[in-house]
Amino acid sequence: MVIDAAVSPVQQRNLERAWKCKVIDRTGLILEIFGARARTHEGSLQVELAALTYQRSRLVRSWTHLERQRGGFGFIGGPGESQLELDRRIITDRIVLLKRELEDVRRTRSLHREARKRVPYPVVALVGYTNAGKSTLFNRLTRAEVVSASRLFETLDPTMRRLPLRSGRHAILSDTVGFISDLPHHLVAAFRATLEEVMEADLVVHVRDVHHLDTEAQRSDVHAVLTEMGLGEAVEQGLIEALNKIDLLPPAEREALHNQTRRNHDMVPLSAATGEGCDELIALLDRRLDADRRAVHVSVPLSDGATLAWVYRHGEVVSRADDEEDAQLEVRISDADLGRLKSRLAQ
Ligand SMILES: Nc1nc2c(ncn2[C@@H]2O[C@H](COP(=O)(O)OP(=O)(O)OP(=O)(O)O)[C@@H](O)[C@H]2O)c(=O)[nH]1
Ligand SMILES: [Mg+2]
Repeated sequence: MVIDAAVSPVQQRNLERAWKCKVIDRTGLILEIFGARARTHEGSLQVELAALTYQRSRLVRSWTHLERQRGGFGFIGGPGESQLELDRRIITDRIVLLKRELEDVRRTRSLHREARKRVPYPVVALVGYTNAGKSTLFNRLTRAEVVSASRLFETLDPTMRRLPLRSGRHAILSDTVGFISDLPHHLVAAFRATLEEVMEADLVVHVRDVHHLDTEAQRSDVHAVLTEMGLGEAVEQGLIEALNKIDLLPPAEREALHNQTRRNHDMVPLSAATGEGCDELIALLDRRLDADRRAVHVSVPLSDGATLAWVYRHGEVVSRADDEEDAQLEVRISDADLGRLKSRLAQ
C-alpha cells in the first residue's frame, strides 16, 4: 500500500497492523524507485544518503514522541530508548562515511566524463513525465537490437542500448526515471544524480503523453526541472518532442496534431505501442545527430567565455589557435548550431 502523503512512523505501524500489508509513503516509494534506477556510483550514494537522512529524521520524530509520552517520569534509558539511540548513531556514522565517499566520487568524476567521451556513439536520452511511455518507446526503438544481442550494453546496463540509425551509424539510447510533480525538496539531489546521464547526452528527447489531460502542465514541469538542472539552453532551443500515444486520440484530434507539427521539425507524433511514427523519430535523430556537421572556421573573442564554452558544447573543436583578442577555432558543427553561433556573435 502506498500513501500519497507523508506518513509518520506511528501512523505507518498502525496502518500496517490494520491493513496487514507493508505500507510506505510517498518519500519511501520515490526512494525505492530511485534506488532501483541509480546507475552511477554517485547516483547510488546520493540515493542512500537521501534514504538515511530520511530514516534519521523519522527516528528523531518517534524519539520525541516517546519522550513526550514519558514526560515527567524522569527515568532515562529503557530498551526502546537505547535501541533508538543506537540506530541513530549507526545511521549518523554511515551518513558521514557516505558524504566522504561522495566527495571522492566528485573528484574523480571528470575522469569518467573523459572516458565516456571516448564512447564512439552519441548518446540520446529519453526524458519525460512518469507514465509518458519512455520505456515502451525505448523497447520499441531498440527491439531489433536486443534480438541481435548488443551484449555489451545489455549486460552493463538495462536502460542503455544501442540504437541503429538509418545511415548505418549508431547511437546509445538511454531510458531514464520519470519526472513527478511535487518532488519533496530533500530528494532533489538524489533525483538529479539518477538523471546524470541526461546532462551528458548529445540529444534529449522529451517523451510526452499527448492523450493525458494535463499534458501541457506536465510539459512545463519537465522544462522547469531540466532548466533547474542546467539544461535551460537545450530547453530554449527546443527539445525534440515525441508526442506519444496518438493511437488513443480520436481521428480528428490526431489529424489536428499532424497538421500542427508538419511545420515544426522537432516534434514527431507517434505511438510507442503501435510503432506508428517511430521511423520518423529515428530519421529526425539521425538528422539532428551529426549528419549535417561540417568543419568551419570561427573566431570568438577571448573575453566571451560563455560563447567559447557554448562552442565546445555544441561542436567538435578540431583545432584552436589564439591571437591577441580572439580564439581562432576549427569546428565541426551543424548548420543549425552555426546559425545560432552567428547570432550569438552578432549580439
Ligand atoms: N495506448 C498507448 N499506451 C502506451 C503507449 N506508450 C506507452 N503506453 C502505456 O503507458 C504506460 C506507461 O508506459 P511506460 O513506457 O512504462 O512509461 P514510462 O514513461 O517509462 O514511465 P516511468 O518509467 O514511470 O517514468 C504503460 O501502460 C504503456 O503500455 C502508446 O503509444 N499508446
Ligand atoms: Mg519507464
